[in-house]
This record gives sequence, structure tokens and C-alpha cells, in this order.
Amino acid sequence: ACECSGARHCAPTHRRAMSLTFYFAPNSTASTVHWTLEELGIPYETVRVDLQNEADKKAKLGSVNPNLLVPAVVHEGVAIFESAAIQIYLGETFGVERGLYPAPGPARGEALKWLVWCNVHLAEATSRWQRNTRAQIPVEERSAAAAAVARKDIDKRLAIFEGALADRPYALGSKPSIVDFHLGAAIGWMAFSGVAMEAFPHARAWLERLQSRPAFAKLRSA
Ligand SMILES: N[C@@H](CCC(=O)N[C@@H](CS)C(=O)NCC(=O)O)C(=O)O
Repeated sequence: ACECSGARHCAPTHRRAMSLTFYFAPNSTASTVHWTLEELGIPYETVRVDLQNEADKKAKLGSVNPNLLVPAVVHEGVAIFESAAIQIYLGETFGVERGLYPAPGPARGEALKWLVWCNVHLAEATSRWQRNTRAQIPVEERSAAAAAVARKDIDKRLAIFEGALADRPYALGSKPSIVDFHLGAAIGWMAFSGVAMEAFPHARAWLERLQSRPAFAKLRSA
């Protein structure tokens, strides 16, 4: 908690970080943002949402994310949802000065490329795969053929990221960034869910490097 008694006496970065609330559930898309918050080392409060409980979702997320999905953050009274948007916002607001997000310019463009690609392309295939395989989905809404196509799409898309890691240890080059935390949480979850990484040795080694970071241990225990 902030020990400053009045906002006028806080340093600007401290003041900005004071009112950051993070809405999450463990082992969900929220892990992307959780990882970034831990790496940034800024203070934040958490609201844990029970995704199996409709009343809990409505009570906690109703005024924050009308989609009733995690992650969401509220920063200085402003609600932001969609994990890629939150990562971009945290990167711009806190990441540049901490060396975890590129300043405006071509490297920023590269960061945006991978953050958006992860959600629009890679996570799209993952959610299609889940929709057609998960036991919680009514059997008449699932298709084995659609699941097989989705599973192939996951591998095709992982191969694209594998190619990007051929000449660099991290997504943007020699240093880890918010892009790695975002993709690391997403691909780590895929690996945990049974997507074999053997065909993607660069991505597998990258994931091991990322998962040995203390921030990852923190979000695992949340
Ligand atoms: N495109 C969204 C997806 C968020 C999302 O699907 N969150 C899931 C958890 S992985 C959720 O909150 N599900 C709650 C529900 O379906 O009721 C993002 O990237 O933030």
C-alpha cells in the first residue's frame, strides 16, 4: 500500500501505480497481464474472480468488463479490458522506463505485431480447439473435425513464432520484454494443456528461460 498521505506529494509514477486494480483468475488469460505486473514491480491490488460462478463474475466484473471476462484492470478509475490492450497500456505507461517495452519507433512496431498476433491468431486457434474438445461444452456443439483443424492451426502458428526465435533468445532480441511475458503465458498454457513442444525447440528453450524467472513462480502461486 502507498504510504503517501496526499497525491500531491507522490512522484508521478508512484501516483499512477497507486490505484491499479487487477481482475484475474488463476490459470487463465489473465496470467499474461499478471506476469507483466510482477515483472514491472509496481504496486497493484487484486480481485480474484470465480469464473465458474455467474453471480461472482457479474458482481466483480459487471462494472469493469461488460464481456464478463478476465483479465481487466482499473487504473485511476478507468477500466481497461482485452489482454493485449492491457499489455500495450502497461508497456507504454510503466514498461519503457523499466526497459521492458520499446520506446516509440520500429521496435515498438515489432512489439505490437507480436502482442496482436498472439491474441488474434494464436489464441484464436487455441480457443477454437478448446471449444471443440472441452468436456464442459455440450457434445452437440463440438466437432472432432473442427478440433483437428484447430489443432493443426495451433502447430502452424507455433511454427511461425519458432521461426522468429531462430536468431534471438527473446521475441524482440537479446532482452526479455512484455511481449515475452504475454506470449510466454499463452504458450506456456498451451504446453500445459497438452500441446507438444518437441517440434519447436527454440520456443521450448525460450519458454524454459522465461519460466525460470521469479515472476513466473509468483503467478503460479496466486
Ligand atoms: N480476448 C480476451 C479473452 C479473455 C478470456 O477469454 N478470458 C476467459 C478466461 S481464459 C474468461 O474470463 N472466461 C470467463 C467465462 O467464459 O465465463 C482477452 O485476451 O482478454
